[in-house]
Amino acid sequence: MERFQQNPILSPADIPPALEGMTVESLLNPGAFRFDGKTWLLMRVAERPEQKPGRISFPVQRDGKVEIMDIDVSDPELDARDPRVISYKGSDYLTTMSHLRLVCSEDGIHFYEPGEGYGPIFGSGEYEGYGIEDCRVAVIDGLFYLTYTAVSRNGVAVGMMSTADWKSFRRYGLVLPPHNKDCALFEERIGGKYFMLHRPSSPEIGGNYIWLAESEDMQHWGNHRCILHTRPGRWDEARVGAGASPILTDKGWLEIYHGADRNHRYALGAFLMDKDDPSKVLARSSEPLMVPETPYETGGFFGNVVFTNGYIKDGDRITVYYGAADSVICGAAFSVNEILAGLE
Ligand code: MAN
Repeated sequence: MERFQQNPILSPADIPPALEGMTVESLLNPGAFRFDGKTWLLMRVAERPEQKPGRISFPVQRDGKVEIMDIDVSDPELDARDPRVISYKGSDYLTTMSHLRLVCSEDGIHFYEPGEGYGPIFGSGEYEGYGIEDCRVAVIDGLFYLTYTAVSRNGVAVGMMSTADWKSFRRYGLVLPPHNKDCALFEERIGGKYFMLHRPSSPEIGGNYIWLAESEDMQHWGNHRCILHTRPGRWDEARVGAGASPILTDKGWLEIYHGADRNHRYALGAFLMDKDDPSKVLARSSEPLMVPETPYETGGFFGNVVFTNGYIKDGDRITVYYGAADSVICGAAFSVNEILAGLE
């Protein structure tokens, strides 16, 4: 694996806020795709109001309008120990609100905003009131499908949209109810059916494992099967979740996933699924492919995180785009054959 020398390739200062009065707190976890002869990223942009001393303020979307919650830090009903989540008067909120933003590039390294007509894409309706995040982009039957995390007071769920031109979108609403995220679609049908990886969370019995589901129409998903567990005492002991669409190789479907340990360190690994029956996991990385190491990965809004949900494949080489420390966007090059050779 080789990190781009130019890392980080995108930082909050590169992107103007989409909403008036907000600042861009972080850029995270982009989906990646080719379109119009260029490489595109669909970034998650997390915004919040300028923070005043002694106060905590954050945006919430209600009935299509953005409202600002503003709380005194000494309020005994406030718990703000996690930089990402706030608990106030028995309800949970996010400290930032995310939307999705497009950037494009000729060389895959230097990205710029494409201009008029392309986004930003905001959450809408009662299941996206705290924003939309971590969007995967899959190309299926010539259309782009977006699967993303939809966050609201009702929980964290998986929403879906499709588009042909990145200017107009069909919104399907939630394809999976809470608590679920990390949904990656297979780009080809298997036995005539569509498949997805997804990650329900179970805090008490069970855990944060990767599941497989199938569908006839891309909207109704069933035959759910749990295919990848966390591994006690290892780098992926606490949570695992799919990255972007599985890569079809001659050995099977290769998936790059993230694993977190009990200290919330996020690293990347891979596993291989049977070509004709992806519920069979044939091999898996015992050691991570990539761990947070550089200063931009270990320090930031939420340090010690490398998280991917987008890549561009060019023969054996894949460029993995990833979010570092929930702050900035980076890239690294991998060889598919080397990943395959390292699986056990
Ligand atoms: C976790 C983190 C946050 C994210 C929420 C909701 O707390 O990944 O960054 O905003 O989940 O998805």
